[in-house]
Amino acid sequence: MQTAPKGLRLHIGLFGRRNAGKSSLLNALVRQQVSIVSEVAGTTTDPVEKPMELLPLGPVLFIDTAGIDDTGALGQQRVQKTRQVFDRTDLAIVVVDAGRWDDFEDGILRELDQRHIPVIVAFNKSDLGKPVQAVQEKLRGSKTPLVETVATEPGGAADLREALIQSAPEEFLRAPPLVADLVPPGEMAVLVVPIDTEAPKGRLIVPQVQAIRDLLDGDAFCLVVKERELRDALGRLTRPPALVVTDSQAFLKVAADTPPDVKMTSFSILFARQKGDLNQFVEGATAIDRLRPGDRDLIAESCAHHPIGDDIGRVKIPRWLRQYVGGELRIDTTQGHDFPADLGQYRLVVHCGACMWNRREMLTRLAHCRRAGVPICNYGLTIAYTLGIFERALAPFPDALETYHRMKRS
Ligand SMILES: Nc1nc2c(ncn2[C@@H]2O[C@H](COP(=O)(O)OP(=O)(O)OP(=O)(O)O)[C@@H](O)[C@H]2O)c(=O)[nH]1
Ligand SMILES: [Mg+2]
Repeated sequence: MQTAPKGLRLHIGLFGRRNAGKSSLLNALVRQQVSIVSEVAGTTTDPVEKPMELLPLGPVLFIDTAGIDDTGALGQQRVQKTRQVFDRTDLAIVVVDAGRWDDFEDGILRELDQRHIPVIVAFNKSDLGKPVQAVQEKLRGSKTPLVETVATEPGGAADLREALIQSAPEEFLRAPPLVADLVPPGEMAVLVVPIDTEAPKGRLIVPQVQAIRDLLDGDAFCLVVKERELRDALGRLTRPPALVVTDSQAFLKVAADTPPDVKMTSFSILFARQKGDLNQFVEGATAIDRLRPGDRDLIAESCAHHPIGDDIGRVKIPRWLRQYVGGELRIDTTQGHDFPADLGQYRLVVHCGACMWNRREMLTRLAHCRRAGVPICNYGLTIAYTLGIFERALAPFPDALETYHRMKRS
């Protein structure tokens, strides 16, 4: 379970003043020394991530952060990094130092509340000081769970552990389906996995593995082939598969080799649905028609991998977009958790499937784009759109197809 994909883990962020005992609490929760602790304020500088199994919740990812009362030039950068962690937090622990509570703590709670992130307040160092009655009452009034902890004592975080399990968001216990709902039990999906120079040695990648697992969980079965063998493989089946799922890069060949009455889509589109909002991405795709030569676009990738050869985000998608638009486009790329604050300069954002992220971070980005009035699309959908097989790739998702037809009519 330690290797459950990061994107499926409940992300639990620890926030608070410097020296409040955030790192000590993390260590107490996981019963290991994962984060450095010291009496010096500002010990934690970059967010520290620790995956673990928190039964009965399942796989979680703890994120320890730098104190956000940090000051000075370097301090400001740390504060910024910590605030980025808000974007991917499913559940927040606000760590309070020996009952000390003022506008600063109120401010954090307000910000988390605005983002609809559930919060637990941990009054740490409760061996040294207790929270004042008024604060306790205020928190009870807003139904914010609060616990007292002594991070430095064995068992001093037991109540917090309990509260975490109680407060885990409902959506986490029932994540949206990846693919199993599209393939009835006993039916087959064919997965098309190109083995090219970008394929890692000796293994499959997360979206492929997760799709296989999801199909097995749904009592379906699957056949995994490279794009070259697809036609032959389909020919050998005594009945057509319920679905063909391909890596978006092989879309054209797979569309050509799959009979028109067999539903077909891509891994990236499956992830667009599970991690984000397929309808918003579909709306975004129709903005490709309005792109003009010279427009500025952003390609956003959640992983920070090293691009090799004909990289999908840097070479292939820009090429397909330019061909479609019939001229040059100014394309910026961004990787990882950085996302430009000023989205207004872009005519379109094209995002990867975000298979390594949790849903909240993707939803946060979708919300940013919506606020800025910038259309956002996804890799697989963009490729399908520019190659002229959009409706075909959306056929498994009647809702999204309806959104597309509505956009086209308007
Ligand atoms: N008495 C007491 N001391 C604690 C408790 N929790 C943490 N400490 C001490 O408080 C100091 C700061 O702890 P850290 O865990 O490094 O605090 P932090 O919030 O991670 O601090 P930064 O990373 O600097 O923001 C250390 O000296 C800890 O040993 C507690 O419950 N009681
Ligand atoms: Mg720390």
